[in-house]
Amino acid sequence: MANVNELNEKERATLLADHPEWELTREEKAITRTFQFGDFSEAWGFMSRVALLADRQDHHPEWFNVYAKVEITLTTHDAGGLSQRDATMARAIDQLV
Ligand code: H2B
Repeated sequence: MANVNELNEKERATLLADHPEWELTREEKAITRTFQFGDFSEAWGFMSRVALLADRQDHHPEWFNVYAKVEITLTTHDAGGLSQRDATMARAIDQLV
């Protein structure tokens, strides 16, 4: 899926206002949120749900897991930065926790 537009500064500000748990990273090309769970099983259950969501939306996270911690970074390679797809994905992920 190509043809996605990179968000401009105003749109990025809106994204962050709508998703305050996420922070801009990678020189404003990505957003990142860290999730802390009770144990590995909970973290992995969450990751499984995110994985299914990601494949359905054809938009895949970059993530890092250590035991009960999951760090997710969203960016759109096809846009060379943040796009509306990241906003959609962030909203869907937020609804899982
Ligand atoms: N995931 C993310 N995070 N960014 C993309 O640009 C992207 C993706 N592109 N998943 C999709 C797949 C693209 O590579 C395929 C070909 O649809």
